[in-house]
Amino acid sequence: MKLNFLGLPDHPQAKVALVPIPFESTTTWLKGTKEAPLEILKVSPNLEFFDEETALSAHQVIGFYTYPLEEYPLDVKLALEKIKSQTREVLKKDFFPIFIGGEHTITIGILSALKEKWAPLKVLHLDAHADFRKTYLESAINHATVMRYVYQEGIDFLSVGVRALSEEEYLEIQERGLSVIFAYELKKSFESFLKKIEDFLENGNIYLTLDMDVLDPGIAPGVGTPEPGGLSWYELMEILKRVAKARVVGMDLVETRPLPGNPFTEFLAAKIILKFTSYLAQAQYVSKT
Ligand SMILES: [Mn+2]
Repeated sequence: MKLNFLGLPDHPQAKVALVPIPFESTTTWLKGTKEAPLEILKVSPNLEFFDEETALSAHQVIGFYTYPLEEYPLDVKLALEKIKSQTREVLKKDFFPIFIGGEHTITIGILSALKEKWAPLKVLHLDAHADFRKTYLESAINHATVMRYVYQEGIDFLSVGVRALSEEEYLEIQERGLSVIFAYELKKSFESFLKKIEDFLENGNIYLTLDMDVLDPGIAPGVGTPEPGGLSWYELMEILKRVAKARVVGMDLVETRPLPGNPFTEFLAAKIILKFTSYLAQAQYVSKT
């Protein structure tokens, strides 16, 4: 099934590809992230395509191509293999890929292909959770172990907005000196932590993984694990603006969970994609004079 971002036909010279990955098999509490890619694409035509902040329309400046929705095996390893080969195909076409999940586990499949093309890779991780468990409910590969994979692969990362983790995760982060900016810290001194994020983005190939639960559930209630005290819209925008200026090679937006009768979080997710690509268009494709 094919449904296009913003409801527009694929741009013949598209530089950005939207890749829906409706995979869900290991989420533990509230299910439904599988429905998110379809619902996000469905609400996207309701966005205002013009962006007043950058004074441009991303669909005209960089253009979008949307991949069709596919089915995934329930077996995590098989699903990740499929995501890896899909990612390879997207990269061959030189698109800037934006993957729309699905549960956070998809990032493992994406990164396994991305690191072949863009080594050394660095991951900026926006999430309410550390996702640094060794195993979760007896499985070593699932949505709570994504950053463990990143760490084990030797990929440099910075986690931002964390406000729910186990004591084991906390102690290991301290012991190993891992880069985690907790939400309570960020809220105390946003400007100084923004500088830290800027420093992280300064060199290397950057991949952004954005778990929707990093946002405050007041504005993003449709997630699997809503945690209070999250980022505001404008805090997220300040971060995205800086990512767009870095050598960014792709992003994903995961863990949206459509709520019956309330498409607000899907709309927010679509708007994040459009804002980010507007920033990207301005920073990388509009001549800098
Ligand atoms: Mn999360």
